[in-house]
Amino acid sequence: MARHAFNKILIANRGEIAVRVIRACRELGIRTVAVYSAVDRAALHVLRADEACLLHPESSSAGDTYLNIERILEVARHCGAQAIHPGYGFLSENAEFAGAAEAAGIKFIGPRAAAMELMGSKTNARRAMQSAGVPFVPGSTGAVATLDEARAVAAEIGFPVMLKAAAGGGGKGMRLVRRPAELPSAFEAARSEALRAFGDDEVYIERLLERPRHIEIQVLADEHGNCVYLGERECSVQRRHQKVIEEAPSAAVSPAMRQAMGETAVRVAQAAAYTNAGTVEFLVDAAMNFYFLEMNTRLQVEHPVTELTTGLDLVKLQIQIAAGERLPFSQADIALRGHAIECRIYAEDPENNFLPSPGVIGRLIAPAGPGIREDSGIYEGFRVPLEYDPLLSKLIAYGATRQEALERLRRAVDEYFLGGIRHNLPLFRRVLRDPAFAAAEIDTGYLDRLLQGGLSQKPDEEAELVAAIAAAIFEWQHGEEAAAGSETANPDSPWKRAARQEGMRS
Ligand code: MV4
Repeated sequence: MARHAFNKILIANRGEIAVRVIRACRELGIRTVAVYSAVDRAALHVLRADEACLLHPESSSAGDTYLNIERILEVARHCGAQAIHPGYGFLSENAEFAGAAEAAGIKFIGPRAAAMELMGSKTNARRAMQSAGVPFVPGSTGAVATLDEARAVAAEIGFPVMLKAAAGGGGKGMRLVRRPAELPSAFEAARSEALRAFGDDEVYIERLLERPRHIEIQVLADEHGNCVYLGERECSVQRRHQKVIEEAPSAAVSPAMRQAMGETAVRVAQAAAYTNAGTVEFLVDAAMNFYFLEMNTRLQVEHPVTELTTGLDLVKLQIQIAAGERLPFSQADIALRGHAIECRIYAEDPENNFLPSPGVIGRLIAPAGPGIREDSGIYEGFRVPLEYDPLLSKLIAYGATRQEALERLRRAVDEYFLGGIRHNLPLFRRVLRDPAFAAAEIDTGYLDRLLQGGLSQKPDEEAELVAAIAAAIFEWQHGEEAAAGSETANPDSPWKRAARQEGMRS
């Protein structure tokens, strides 16, 4: 029996992930409380929840709303929510929030604050993992406080090196240093950038891995000491440290490597006394050596590819774990089956340097059919606000093999019609037909290389053919008058003649 089954959960998030959590709650018979900002008044998560509470009367800034710890806890208390699901982003990895929720007697659906704090400091995490015998990228164990120390570490591991912010993660505050002469200025730049971005100037050094793959392992740990791994996700297709396509399993990972990475990830979780869902990130070099990079202490955007290949519902499991239940399976019970690939659909214009493109969603025809899942936060007529992350929805294809998943995803991307705003569907039409992607020849530099010549460098032959035929029909139909823009200027168009011959009204 659960130690404290929940009957009401507050979701401290918005968009598709808030909708995803509401779905899990519905299936578990748990009431949901949405929170929202003024611009999200009519957002899908607000419409789907049982109750909804405005976070701020006029401001829609993230700070005043989805990042407002005091206000969210006030709403939770007021509504009688026994637990809070933070989703991803916003407060999901904020140890202060997790601690404040616990102190208020509200269960935070995620790890304990101490585990989040440990993983929040990349240097502390590296030290803990070193003690636990987990392989990590060679470099400084802790912080490098002085230039002399940086020089000594770099000399030992060899150039090129990476300077990274201890409080960073996800690529923020990184500096690549190719030669010893570049070290002094890079060291100062990294420290001041870290201070500005995170209020903490601590930096550390790693050897540079060339063209690494980013592969991560999903783990689940209950509050009774049980921990399992759920296979890997290949997340190398990124742009500016933002993932664009993720898949499970990775075409590069053998069963033996999966087991080794999985067991390592479980050791990472256990070394941190980790509970609930978490992800251990690894960099993998060309020789298929894997190195611990960091641990994400939240549910991730790309969790659906793991759900599809394991048959598990990660959000339900998160809630059950937070309620004190034991994991309902052991490692031996977990079987991976098939292949899943996810595209992140963003309101940004790939033809215009990926500029965010907020605005009202016009005609929306979402794909469906065999093997297709769409986790969406939008609907026709919804205004995508410019205040937050521009993720609109996630399109996920499942198939028995990578080939089938890829074919289904291509088909679904072509079915998808999204009017009114700019979006990155054209990017997927390109990537999913790229021979290198089809052959899974991907690393963290793959997308930048593909985009170097611009998206439209390789024209879509089918689209060009359709356009040419449409233009020819138009010309045939309207002749010279078409240029004058007058439909009635040609009372005897071939279409009208044809229609009259068929006995139709013209
Ligand atoms: C690295 C690296 C190469 N060598 N560290 C970027 C995100 C952050 N989590 C770590 N990152 C990297 N760290 C060493 N020692 C290359 C990257 C990297 C990267 C990593 C994962 C996914 C995409 C990436 C894109 C560029 C660089």
